[in-house]
Amino acid sequence: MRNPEIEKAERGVIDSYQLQHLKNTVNKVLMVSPFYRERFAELQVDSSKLRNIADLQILPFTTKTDLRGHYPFGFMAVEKHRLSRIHASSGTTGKPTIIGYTKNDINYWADIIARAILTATGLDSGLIHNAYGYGLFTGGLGLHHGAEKLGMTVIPASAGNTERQITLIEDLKPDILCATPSYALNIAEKMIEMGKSPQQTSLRFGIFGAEPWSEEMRQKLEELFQIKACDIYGLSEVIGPGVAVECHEAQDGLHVAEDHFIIEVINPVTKKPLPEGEEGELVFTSIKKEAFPIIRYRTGDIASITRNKCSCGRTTARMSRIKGRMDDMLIIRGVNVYPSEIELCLLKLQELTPHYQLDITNQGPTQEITLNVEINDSVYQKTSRNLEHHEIKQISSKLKEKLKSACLISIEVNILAPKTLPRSQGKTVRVVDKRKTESLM
Ligand code: DLL
Repeated sequence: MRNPEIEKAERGVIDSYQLQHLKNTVNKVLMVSPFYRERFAELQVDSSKLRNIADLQILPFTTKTDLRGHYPFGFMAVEKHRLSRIHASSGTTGKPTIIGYTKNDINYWADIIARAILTATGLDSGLIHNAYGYGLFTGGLGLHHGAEKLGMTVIPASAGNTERQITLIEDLKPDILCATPSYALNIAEKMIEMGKSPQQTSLRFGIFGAEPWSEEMRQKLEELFQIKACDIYGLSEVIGPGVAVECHEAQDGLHVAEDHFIIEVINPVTKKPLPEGEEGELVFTSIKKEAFPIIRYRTGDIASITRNKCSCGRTTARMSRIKGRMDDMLIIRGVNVYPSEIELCLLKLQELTPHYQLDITNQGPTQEITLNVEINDSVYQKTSRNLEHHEIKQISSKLKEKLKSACLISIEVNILAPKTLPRSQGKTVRVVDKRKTESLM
């Protein structure tokens, strides 16, 4: 669970620990995986070529396409009967990626999550309300087993049925809320709508992740619930939640579980490693997994890393917040924009709700985006529910200015009545590509 020998070790100690486990993983995949055997043979590499951790770069990358090509069990490194659980990635198109876990994998994962909860809250007992979805998604069961292993009492609420979530929070008085940030926001909003105060619950901590969210959204959630909110990151292909988590002491970057995973940041175009502090695509290698070991998996997630010691005392690599996925990056008139940058601007305006959606449309040859946001209820009432009211127009202009100076492009703003946009129960959809539907018409 806690592993101070790695969490607080000198970099050299972490490097040699990772190198030893990396070599074991490479030897193992060479024995059991035709895919890696072929790739390694093409590049003429094997574990004897790994003399220090930087030599990781001689190994091939693994991509989502590679995993898709081996659906459903082609990537498993153990016989099917040794699998004790299956999860699947939350792909929106095509077949999902099937991930297998042995008993040992589940055990390690529970350790990783137990440590993540400790890191994010400092608590090793108490009640944890788990509103991540249970099922093929790794969020629900992932957090569940880790919390149990830590010795907590889990409320396996899963996602959805928000009124029941609220009753459970009120009656059972949990210490921690686990959910996607957008669902946590949805819960708070529902409480307010029901005439209840989210500030008066027993909650003290939030462990939020599974989708990009901004520093402004953290502040909003911390204020709404009067909690400390930490970011948890992970992906099914690598294990699920727990690959990295923020510490409650500093809330300054997510500590990577480096005794299980090696992190790299690469330039997604040249595929070359980037120096610390530079933003690029995250790449992970698992060094302990049995059923689904993965070498240099290209995540498509954009962030940077630092290996400077954190003020909490940990020395493990820390990731910045995820700026977004490469697939979510919008290219507007040649400028790259991530939805999280837009979120940051709109949350600065008190008159708006934190809910938003971006529509992509074609205006002639270029791609255009429209930001749909909601006015908050008090301004809506004050302006006699007239979205054409000059006060609302002023708010719209103010937002446009903020967007222009933050993103360097003009973004169309569409102000809507409160509660118009869909509310999320899991990962929220921020970008709606209307070009596809338009071209079908
Ligand atoms: O979302 C695992 C998870 C569950 C993480 C619960 C945290 C909490 P997948 O469904 O495979 O797994 O989706 C993985 O979600 O590649 C990121 O794009 C995104 N993601 C996950 N955590 C964060 C985060 C889970 N903290 C994909 N911030 C990843 C931003 C995140 N994006």
